[in-house]
Amino acid sequence: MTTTYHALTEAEAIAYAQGLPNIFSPDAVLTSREIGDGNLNLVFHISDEKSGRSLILKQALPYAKVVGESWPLTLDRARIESEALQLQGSLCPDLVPHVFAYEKELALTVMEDLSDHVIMRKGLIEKNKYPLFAKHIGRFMARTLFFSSDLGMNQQEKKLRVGRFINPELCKITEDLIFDDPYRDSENNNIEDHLKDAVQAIWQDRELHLEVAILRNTFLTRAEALLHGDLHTGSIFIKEDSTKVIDPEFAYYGPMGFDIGAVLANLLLNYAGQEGWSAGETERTYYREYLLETVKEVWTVFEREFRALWDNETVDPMSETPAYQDWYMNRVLQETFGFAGCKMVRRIYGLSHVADIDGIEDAAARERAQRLALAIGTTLIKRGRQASSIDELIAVAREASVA
Ligand code: SR1
Ligand code: MG
Repeated sequence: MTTTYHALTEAEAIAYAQGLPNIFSPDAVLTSREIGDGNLNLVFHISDEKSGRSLILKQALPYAKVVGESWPLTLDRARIESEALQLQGSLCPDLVPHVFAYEKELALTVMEDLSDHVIMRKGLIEKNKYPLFAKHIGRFMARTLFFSSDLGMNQQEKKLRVGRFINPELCKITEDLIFDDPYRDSENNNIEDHLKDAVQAIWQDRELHLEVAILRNTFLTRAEALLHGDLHTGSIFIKEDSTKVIDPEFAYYGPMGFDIGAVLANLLLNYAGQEGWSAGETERTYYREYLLETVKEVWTVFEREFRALWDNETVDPMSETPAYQDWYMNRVLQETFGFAGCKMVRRIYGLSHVADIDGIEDAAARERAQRLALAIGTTLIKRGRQASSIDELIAVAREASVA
């Protein structure tokens, strides 16, 4: 097979996998299924019927699959993804898939198969509970953000690493779809008719626009830590005793609150959608409580672990300055509120929605979920710069639910 870039067929994916050293035996009987359900890539699941062994081949396409060939997209994102996965794996080996190989010419990453896990978004829609999730994701974010920041790594090496993770095309997707299009009449938006009044109100809300502009500026300019960059519940494989963070192709050096806000926003989007998925009031109430407890625990674990790393492992002598740590953590919290809000708003009427909401068949229930998500999201954006405790975020969700 030629290794000049082209999108692989399933037969070529099988041939490629068969040629990998030390994975499948020569008499393996390989089959392939293309299972990519995301917005951007091909994902081949390759398995050997005889041995039961399997792996994943993920290939970047030179355009955004969700839109088509009219939206070209760099193949370098496959390098960024494989390097980010390997860095994350060195800090949290149990929380990311193992990378076996990366093939630059084909923009192809060979990695561990996680088919015994489910995509977390699906698991939440089915109202499953994951007792270790908050501990896992809190530790993942604390370690990956701390050790890639000026607090946790040599500051000159960090500058070189920032260079390796300049990711302009993927960042532009975020800058447009999260911090621009939802606040004006952009052709990228995808607005259901019944939401037009709510969207018009957002387009006219100057107080909200100021907060979004400030958050956008922070996203554009603050090279604080190596972010995953797209840490929603579709980027997490999960089962009761295991969590695996996947898909860091949007990785770049940005503000920590962007990753934390992504996790919290996607828990809250599921919270907003629960009415549409629930069989009964009691079951829905219990599940919503579980989601809010999880939101609080994610932040609490992140903060506790990050502060412990700061106290024990910092390489920045000025970080011991009294009150600096408290100032820093409060700024991360405030930005987490704002970014979480932006991430909720864009998933309701921007280009790319979420199944937690769009999958609700009953139009009236879907509309209530959408309006609730917009109420929570816009309030978080506006309250962010005054926030001082994660309890305020929980209160915003509760108050919006009874309004
Ligand atoms: C054109 S890509 C649309 C969205 O999918 C990804 O998961 C990112 O969230 C991006 O904004
Ligand atoms: Mg993705």
